[in-house]
Amino acid sequence: MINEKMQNAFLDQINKELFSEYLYLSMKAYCLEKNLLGFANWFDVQVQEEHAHAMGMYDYVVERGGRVILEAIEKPENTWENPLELFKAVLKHEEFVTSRINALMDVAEETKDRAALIFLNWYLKEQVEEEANVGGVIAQLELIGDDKSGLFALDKELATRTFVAPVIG
Ligand code: OFO
Repeated sequence: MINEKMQNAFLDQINKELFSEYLYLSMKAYCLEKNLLGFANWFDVQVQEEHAHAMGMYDYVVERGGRVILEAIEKPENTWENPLELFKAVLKHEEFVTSRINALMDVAEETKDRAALIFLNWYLKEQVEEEANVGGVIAQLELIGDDKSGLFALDKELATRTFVAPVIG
């Protein structure tokens, strides 16, 4: 059975993952408004991934005999200066999530919950991938600068991203 401190840390993170889903939905709407349909697709995949992250923790708490209680989700931002600033905001958010996963692992260590620690390893590896992926898009946007044809090409590339349901844990 999961201990209360660990359970509450997971509940807090479920809220953060659902906020991530909400934030990326808001970013998708921004891209749709700007007619950047490939960028919107990239965020759509991100939305589905965040939902899977939240549900992975939700299912884990239940599996360990805990009780899921949901809190309100914060209102996300809805405007960014340009695609580069948008992706810088994504990176900043993912770095925040990484710090939260590390904090969860600290609680798992403190409470000697080794099962939770093993489970959380997947999330930590996922964060490394996410930050690298977002960093790659930022690097491309920096190269593109004000070149509209470069932005168009990147939009086409981001349109090819597809969601693959993750096997968590
Ligand atoms: Fe973006 O990884 Fe979950 O929050």
